[in-house]
Amino acid sequence: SFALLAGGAQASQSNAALPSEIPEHFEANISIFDYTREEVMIPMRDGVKLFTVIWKPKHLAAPAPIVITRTPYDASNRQTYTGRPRSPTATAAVPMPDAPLLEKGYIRVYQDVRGKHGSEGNYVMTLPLRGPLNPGPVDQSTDAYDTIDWLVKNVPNNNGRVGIIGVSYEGWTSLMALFDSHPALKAAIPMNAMVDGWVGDDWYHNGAFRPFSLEYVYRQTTLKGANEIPMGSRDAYITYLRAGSTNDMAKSRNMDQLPAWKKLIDNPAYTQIWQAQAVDKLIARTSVKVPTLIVHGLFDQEDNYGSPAVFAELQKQGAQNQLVIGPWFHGQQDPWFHTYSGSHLGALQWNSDTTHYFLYQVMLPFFEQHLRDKQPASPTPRVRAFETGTNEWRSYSQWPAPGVSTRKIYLEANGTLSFTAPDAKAKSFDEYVSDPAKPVPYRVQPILPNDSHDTTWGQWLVDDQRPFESRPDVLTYASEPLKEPVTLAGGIFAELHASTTGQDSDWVVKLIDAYPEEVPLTPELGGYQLMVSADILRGRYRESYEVAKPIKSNATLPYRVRMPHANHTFLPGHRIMVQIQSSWFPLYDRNPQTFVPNIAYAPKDAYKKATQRIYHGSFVELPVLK
Ligand code: PG9
Repeated sequence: SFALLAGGAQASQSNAALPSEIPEHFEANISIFDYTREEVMIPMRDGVKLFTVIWKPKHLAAPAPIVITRTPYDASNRQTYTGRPRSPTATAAVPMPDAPLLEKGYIRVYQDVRGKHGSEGNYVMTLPLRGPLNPGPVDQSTDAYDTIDWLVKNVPNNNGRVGIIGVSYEGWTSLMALFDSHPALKAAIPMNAMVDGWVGDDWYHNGAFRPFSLEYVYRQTTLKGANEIPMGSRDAYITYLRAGSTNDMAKSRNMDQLPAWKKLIDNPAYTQIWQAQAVDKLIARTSVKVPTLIVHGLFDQEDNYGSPAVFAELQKQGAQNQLVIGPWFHGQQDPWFHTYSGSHLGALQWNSDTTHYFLYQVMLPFFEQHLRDKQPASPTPRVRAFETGTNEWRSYSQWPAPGVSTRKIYLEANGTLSFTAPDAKAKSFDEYVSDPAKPVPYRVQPILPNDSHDTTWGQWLVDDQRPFESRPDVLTYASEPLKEPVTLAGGIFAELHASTTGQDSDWVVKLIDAYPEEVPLTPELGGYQLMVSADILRGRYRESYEVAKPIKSNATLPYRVRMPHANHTFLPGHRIMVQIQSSWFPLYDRNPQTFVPNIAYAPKDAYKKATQRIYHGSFVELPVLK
């Protein structure tokens, strides 16, 4: 059906003298279209029907493969962002990243997951696989199975092979299709997938809650369609600070009516509800039969944990699984809702269009190989990773890159950072006062809410960190300018030896590339402080993610902070820098710094100032490439 192209007036009630110039029915001339766009309801095994859009080139020289995306974000409306829905040419009509597929005559399918937009059934956010958390007969893996089964049997002229692809939630639905996969599913490209919502994707990072989740859950679960939360200010910092606790904010928007929301904030520790859904753990217990290309963005502001974690398991399962790491914000390589090229991010220029590279050199050849048996011109490396700093693509046989070894860089007196281990007896420290009434903003204010049309949320991870260096509650340590390049290619951990006068505390560690004061070819980067990896640990989980424990006031304790992977070269003349702070607001909710059972419900009087000490000899473990 070409629903979008039909026209015509509704039945006229008018007695006007002249007849309406809008005919009762208008039929567009679809013979000029080189494709068809069909909307179907596909039945699942429990009788629920899922709304599905099928784009198909009209003149297929041979049976064609199918590529599917399963989404909570409106299959019907998909092409209105970066496609031109009324174009008679398929490659122009579809969302931009589908153009290469349509150019090659693929059949492209979008489907609403159960319960969202045009699909029937109940919506459960990131519905767990059948098992302890889902006693029912269906999940996203059975829905993927049933859909693929229907498509290969009912779409004329398909070649019996199906690929699945998607970003984020759709990356997660792509991963779900790998469990008990349909035999026709021959390739999967899960991009920036949500994998573990507690350890480091979307909702929490190492136990610290991310309030933007509140905006997301409101958008997704107050209506079957989408619905923006009323924010009431152009600065999310102000909105959240005035509201009080996370629950105060949510309650003020009536979110206590939303089951998905309650599930998030009422499970603040890493209990079964999180562990039994962590996709990396589930993948480790299954044997994936479908060749899978995992896509990760170095500057993914939403899901920057899961992709390397899943690949760590998949690479044990065979050479057919690959990883590509690009210098991308969340989904930048797949521009279906934005028109941002992959040649830059914020002030950073990459010297080539990395999105074009991904679509034509990575995504398309992977599908061509597995869905059409077209072997790539030369053997494909298992890992392709864009190295920031040098701005070059690198090929590796595994991830972290072979030859990587851990080197500790130590925080020392006078704000210095050094590869030389300090005197073990040193008991010196730096201190700051962390005040929950004045948390460190994660960006320069105003911090636009995600629903504002001009938000630059996607690029915040490359924001210059200089404005925060001068805050009295941010500690900064920097190395001497480097004489030799230092390349990182893997995961990062920090170990802080720290104390607090409170009974709970957050610890934020930011690893930064501090540029020389003058950069000849890009003067705007002179003195720039580029974060290459940064994360937070909620101190109550320092001993166990599963059980929150108060911190003993004034005791010097080790805190191990898991941080995102980096693939970055600190060039000669640059300095390695580390910043430490105890709030990052409102990216993370405020730790009251007194112990309360659930921080989301902290009463106003629980928020107290605390004096924090960071002991010299604390370190960051860097994955240094020889
Ligand atoms: N990061 C978003 C998300 C994924 C999964 C669950 C909830 C949110 C997304 O961009 O889809």
